[in-house]
Amino acid sequence: MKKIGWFLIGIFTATLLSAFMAPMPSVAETVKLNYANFPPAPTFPCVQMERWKTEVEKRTNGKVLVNTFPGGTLLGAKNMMDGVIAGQADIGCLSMAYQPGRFVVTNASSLPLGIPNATVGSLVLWDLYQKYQPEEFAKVKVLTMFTTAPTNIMSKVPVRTLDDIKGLDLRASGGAAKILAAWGANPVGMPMPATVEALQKGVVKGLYSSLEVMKDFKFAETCKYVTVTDTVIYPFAVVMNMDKWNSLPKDVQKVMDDLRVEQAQWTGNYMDNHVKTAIEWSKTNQGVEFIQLSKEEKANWDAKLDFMATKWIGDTSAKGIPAQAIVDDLKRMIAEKSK
Ligand code: DTR
Repeated sequence: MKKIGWFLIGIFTATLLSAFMAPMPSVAETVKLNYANFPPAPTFPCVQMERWKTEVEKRTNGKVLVNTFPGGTLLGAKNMMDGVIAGQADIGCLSMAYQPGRFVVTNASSLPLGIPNATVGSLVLWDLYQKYQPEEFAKVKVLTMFTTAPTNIMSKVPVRTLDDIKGLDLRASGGAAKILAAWGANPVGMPMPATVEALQKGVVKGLYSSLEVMKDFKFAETCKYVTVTDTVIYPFAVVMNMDKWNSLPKDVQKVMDDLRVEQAQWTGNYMDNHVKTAIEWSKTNQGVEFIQLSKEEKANWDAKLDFMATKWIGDTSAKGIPAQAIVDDLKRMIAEKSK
């Protein structure tokens, strides 16, 4: 009886000791990261941010804690890159279209080359970045990249022909704005969150973006028409302050590196599915009319964009960037990933 008693005490002590000695992350060891994002929490850049946070916290067994800041509460749309470089946030999510001259290589993904959806777009954008490793990202660690689904016209007035779009004030940025200009519209540049007020005040008559915003920003309440163009995507990047990255333990870095492509694909997939939901909701709950261009009309619209890739190659080669090779690579990657 006595022996059993000592035996049990022994087991109890050993268990207690091993619990203390096990490599549980102590409070001091926990890495806390601030993650800034510019649009409101329910929108897709923030949905992917929460997914990344959850995965990183899970896969590092709580060694990393990510504090997320949606809605521009830590950094805004236009100072995201510089804010992360300066260390105002550890991580930031940015839309490259807001600084088209800064992200020349990756913004080539916004040329009208026929990216069919956000999943293909996101994987193509990642491969493009990996292959060319553009200088503009040298000061940060890139954690992932992704794109929107192709863009469409959402407007308060119906746009059925090129005549209807002539001079129409529509919100767009970057490569997408150039497309609108080629069709004769008047593109008005502003970050997505500013569009809500611009539409309400009548500063713009509509916008040109992927269609999930009809639901997420409730644009379907004011824009009762969608002209289906399925043209270009908007590219995004998630970047981390380089010193912060270098300070992370190797195993944490590995978790984040392993997530780069997976996160791109996850986000593309989420976007593609969410666009379908938003279209259904816009039609059923909001009575939005979806305008399909006739074959001839579509051919006219497409013809207006023919010059764009060639012009971009000319302009960009002049800056010493291998523009022709980039466009050739993009076309090949799009074909491969679309299979
Ligand atoms: N229109 C593009 C991209 C974009 C599409 N959906 C959202 C939602 C929230 C922010 C941006 C976007 C743009 O403004 O960057």
